[in-house]
Amino acid sequence: MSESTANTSSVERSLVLVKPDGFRRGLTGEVLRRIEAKGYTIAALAVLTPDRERLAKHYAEHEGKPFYEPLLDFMSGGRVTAAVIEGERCIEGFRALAGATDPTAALPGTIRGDLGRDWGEKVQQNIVHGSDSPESAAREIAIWFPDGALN
Ligand code: IDP
Ligand code: MG
Repeated sequence: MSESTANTSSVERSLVLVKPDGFRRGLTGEVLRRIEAKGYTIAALAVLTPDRERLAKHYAEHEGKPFYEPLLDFMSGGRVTAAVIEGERCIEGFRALAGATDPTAALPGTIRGDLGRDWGEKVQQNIVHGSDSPESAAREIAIWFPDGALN
């Protein structure tokens, strides 16, 4: 087994969001079902309508991009489910479950590929967010679960 695919047995946590499109369409349970079916544990769960301040922190890396303002409008426009998931390599694993950012290109079998589509908007509505690295996960978990309610 190559180094890059070796299981280092480190339990990770990742921040997952069911975005407002997924919440509105009643897909929260389906997303959580896929996470649990994969074998990851749900360590924290919250339903909320995020304000722009929280979203600006969460999406700081995208500030200035053409889809940034539409992204904040979209994400602040309804309720989301925020979850912390847990398991060995769950950051990479959930990104694989989610599929490509563009829901049209996302492969069938993935959350975005099975459940998402292009609606002709300035921002891609693609059902879920998942942290992309251990550093992002730690930063994002602190943004969405700031009060240390996480065990
Ligand atoms: P990711 O969610 O797959 O990590 P990011 O590049 O971090 O993708 O972008 C954050 C979110 O911004 C995406 O999930 C999508 O909703 C939106 N987005 C990203 N790139 C584009 C784009 O080129 N056009 C429209 N929306 C985009
Ligand atoms: Mg991202």
